[in-house]
Amino acid sequence: MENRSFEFSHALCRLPATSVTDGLRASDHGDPDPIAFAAEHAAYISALRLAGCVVNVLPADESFPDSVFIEDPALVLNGTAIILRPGAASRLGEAAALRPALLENMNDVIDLSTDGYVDGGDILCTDDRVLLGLSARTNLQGAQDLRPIVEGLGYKLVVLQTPPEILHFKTESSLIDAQTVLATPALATSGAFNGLNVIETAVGEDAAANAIRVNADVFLSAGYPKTADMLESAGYSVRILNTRQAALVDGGLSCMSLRYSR
Ligand code: CIR
Repeated sequence: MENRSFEFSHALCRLPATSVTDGLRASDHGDPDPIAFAAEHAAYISALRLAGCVVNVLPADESFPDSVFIEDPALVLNGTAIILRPGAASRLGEAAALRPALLENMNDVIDLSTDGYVDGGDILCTDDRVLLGLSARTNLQGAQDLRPIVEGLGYKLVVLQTPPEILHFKTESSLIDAQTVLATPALATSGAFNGLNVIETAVGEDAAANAIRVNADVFLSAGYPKTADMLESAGYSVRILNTRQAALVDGGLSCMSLRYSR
């Protein structure tokens, strides 16, 4: 079977808005600097291109401070985009704002029709499963309404619980190989990854868990040398990227692109 969970021909990104200074955050460590954020984002896009993706970059959307985190309003499975319903009030409109770009770039577009909520950051996909963590942004109603769409696209939906205090399921986990997840010790031992291999982030390096696998490369945030060494020793090709600005508004590597093949 092809590795549809990490082999991608394309990625869709959105430039960070200068209004990202108003982005949501659980605790305040200062505002991101829009110029530094733009540089960080440009390096991220370059890395996606070096990893073999054609990257389409959408203009910044100033009306949505968090719109650079394009993973949250949509999920792409087999080239079909599902327009989700983000769970933060200030982000709800991002779904409709993204629709024209999805219609232009994806093979097909399906609306998640629900009164509930689902954030893309709560979704981790393997080749045949969609793991969905319930969280403050994703609720049971959203999960139930997502199920027939996911199953119709040939995946099994597994609904789990994102531990409290964690923004998104993928804040603390990522798929780094078809059958291997990188996760924080807390999430690794939660039972969420039954049937998968799990590599735990090094002690004190929980934030390294929001990595992404893109073709041959594992993108890892800068500042987590023990986890980087561990992955390199295990044979992974690790590409280190600075996510300091994104982290000020609780963002990381996975949320700044929608990765897909067409
Ligand atoms: C938010 O709170 O929605 C944004 N400030 C950060 C979103 C990060 N998204 C993600 O990890 N999937």
